[in-house]
Amino acid sequence: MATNRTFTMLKPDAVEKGHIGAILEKINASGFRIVALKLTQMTKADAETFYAVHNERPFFGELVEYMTRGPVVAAVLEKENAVEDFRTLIGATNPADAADGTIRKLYAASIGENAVHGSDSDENAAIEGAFHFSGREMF
Ligand code: IDP
Ligand code: MG
Repeated sequence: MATNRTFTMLKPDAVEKGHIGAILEKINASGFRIVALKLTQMTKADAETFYAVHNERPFFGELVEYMTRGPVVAAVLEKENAVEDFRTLIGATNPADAADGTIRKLYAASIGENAVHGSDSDENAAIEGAFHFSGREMF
């Protein structure tokens, strides 16, 4: 994956609340091109692998439970400076600290159920994109 790409998931809470369309619209309006997209549900093993970096944290069990309780929208997004610009667009992990207009400020309920994932580096964007999509599913 090129370094001008990032990976996102619209998390189960955002899907349950019917926010897929609004969030994808905001992503498009912010200059990101969707190059891969699907509705998918992670298994417990998937979530444990995806979030392995957090497996010592006290919220790990809760995070795996949350991320596997229903479908997510997985997507790969392309834009100049994609990783950093997308983190700006989603806002702080805790919606209480997220800037006005950010996706988490608009749609997240709590630091745990925070509506959306965004990769934190080009390296992780490539790993996370490849976790969810084959080369033939990325455009
Ligand atoms: P990020 O998603 O903004 O990169 P991370 O610190 O990487 O935040 O945490 C990954 C995910 O774990 C968060 O998006 C959130 O869903 C969950 N999480 C983070 N901190 C907490 C917490 O203190 N309590 C419960 N869940 C948390
Ligand atoms: Mg993170």
